[in-house]
Parts: sequence; structure tokens; C-alpha cells
Amino acid sequence: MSRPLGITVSRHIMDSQRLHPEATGDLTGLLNELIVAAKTISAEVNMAGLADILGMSGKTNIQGEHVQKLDEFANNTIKRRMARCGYLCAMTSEEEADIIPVAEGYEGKYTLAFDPLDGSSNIDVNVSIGTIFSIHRRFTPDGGPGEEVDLLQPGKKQVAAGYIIYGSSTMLVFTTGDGVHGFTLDPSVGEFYLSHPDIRIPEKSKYFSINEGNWHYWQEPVRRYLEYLKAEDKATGRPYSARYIGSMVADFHRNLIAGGIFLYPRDSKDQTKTYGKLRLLYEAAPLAMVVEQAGGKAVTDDGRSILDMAPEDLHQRVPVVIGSARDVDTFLQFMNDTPVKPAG
Ligand code: AFP
Repeated sequence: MSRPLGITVSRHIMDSQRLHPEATGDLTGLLNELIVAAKTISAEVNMAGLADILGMSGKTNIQGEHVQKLDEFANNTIKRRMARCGYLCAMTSEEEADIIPVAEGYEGKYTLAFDPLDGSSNIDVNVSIGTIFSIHRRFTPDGGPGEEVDLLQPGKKQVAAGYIIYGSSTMLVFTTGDGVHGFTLDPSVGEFYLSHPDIRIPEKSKYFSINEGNWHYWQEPVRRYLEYLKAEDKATGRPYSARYIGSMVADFHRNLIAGGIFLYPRDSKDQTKTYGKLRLLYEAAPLAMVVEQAGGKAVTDDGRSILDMAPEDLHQRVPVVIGSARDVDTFLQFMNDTPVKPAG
């Protein structure tokens, strides 16, 4: 079988950086290093079940969650590769309490926030998982180690964001602010090829993704919205279908391609997580940049733009409603208790 001569991700990044005459090549270099880390993680994920890499590491992370061996592997792979890439001044990981310094003498002008393996409760059952990343220009002047303030910047200041999904194939989806592009890994040559140029999320969908097990803990308007989605009304394409797997990357990716709304609203289940479960820096802000670049919307359950939120701490949680623009608008009509103008 002959292979198509596709556009590699490196070629694509270099071509898109040509549109920015001020570019020094640092972002290109940084993304390329991250892609090498992603390929390493992808190879390891694909060995799950064959090598001794399933199950718990025996440690607990900053979120109080049990760390899986693959979580630890992914975290260490990214940390070690990026610490000496020369483009970062500091990093932060969903798995670690404090900022992660880069090697002395290698400080650069960007920061990296990452969730090394999102959806880790799905590792052992062979469901898609992913790595999410968010890149900012440092806030403090160039030179010397980065500080927490370099990482506590709003999502609208991101210069690049995206994810790698380890699914039926491994895909890289990211944006540098010029639209969203998807690349599929050809494992036989170890290269990502452009497979989904200029992704646009459908404006309105027929899918919702939410953990309905939390029904009794939601605010009343959230329950009313879900009842609305499930009620029959042919004119507005209802009832919607449910799709929820518990790996945000997988649920988000499906909705990005096929259309859909993903919700993780605040609930009263756990008083330490009154603002929902998902983390602003590692999940909400990067996926908000991706969805908005693809024509969708990302807000909190009280209607604030995720990209406008200024993080107060590295592990801040935030209620998230993200997906097809008209579906997010309809959700907000319920939260504002305004008469519903159906998205149909
Ligand atoms: P894990 O990485 O601990 O599995 O958490 C995954 C996640 O942060 C996100 O990817 C899912 O959408 C969400 O949590 C699932 O949470 P519930 O299990 O409460 O539905």
C-alpha cells in the first residue's frame, strides 16, 4: 500500500509561523519538543496491558487522587523533555503541587501548563485518554527562572493550546490562534500528519455530555436544562442523545468533531469542590481556546467566559460548559431564567 505524502505537523507549524514575521522559532521548537513527548507517551499507552504499566503507582497527587503508573510516566516524560528544551521558564502539572522549574541556564520565554494523562480512571479499561497543554508567554521579564505569576495568566493570553488523544488512533489537535488543526499519528513512521485542517465545531448539535449521576447535586436550572434536552420536540431536534465517557479529552473531542455540549457544572456533592471538578489551568482554559478557535463557546455555569478568568491558584477548579455555540447559549438562558429561545 502506498502512503499519501501528507503535511507533517512540523511542516504545518513552520508554514503557519511564516505568517508571523516577528516569530523567532521558539514556539515552533517548543511545540516540536512537546510532540516528541506525546509520541513517547502514545507508544507507552499502546503497550498498556502488555507491559507492567497498568494499575496504581501507590502515590497520591495534589488533587488527593491515586496516581496511576501511566500518569506518573506521562508526567515524568513531559517534565524531563521540557526542562532542557530551552523555550520554557517554568511549568505546572495537574499532578504536582508547585511550579516545576526548568534546568538552570535553559530558561526561555514561555510557560507550559499540562495535564499529563487526563481521564486516568479510564486507563485500565482501554478507553481514550489524553494529554492537555496550555502555553503562555511569560509575564515576568525574559531571563532567569519563571515564577508562579507567569503561570497564573488568563486563558485569553494563551499563545497555543491543545491536546493529544490516545484513542483508536493517536491525534494531536491544537491551535496557535489561527484556527484549530488536527493531526493523526502514523505509528509506522512515527509522524503526525495533517488529517483535520481547520476544524469547525457545528453551531448546534444533538448530543450532550454530562455525568447524570450528579443529578441530585445540581442546581435546579441545570436539571431543567437537562429535562429540556430530553423532551421530544422535532422542530428543535430533541431529544438530544447522551454521550459521556468520563475522559474530558474524549468527550470534548467527539463534540468538537460531531457537535455537542459538555457540562461539568458546580454541584453540592463535595463541599471542597463547590466550583465543579475540572481545573482551570489544565483542562478548562486550553480546551476553551480550542473550542473558541473552532467557532464554539466555553463559559462557567453562571455565564462567565472561561478565557477571561484570571486564575488565583495553580489548581483552581471551575464549573465548565463548553461546546457548540447555540447549545451553550440555550443553557445560559436556563441559568438566567430567561424564556428559552430554542437553538433549533
Ligand atoms: P481523572 O483523570 O481523575 O479520571 O478525571 C477525569 C476528569 O478530570 C475529566 O477528564 C472528566 O471529564 C471528569 O474528570 C470525569 O469526572 P466524573 O467521574 O465525576 O464524571
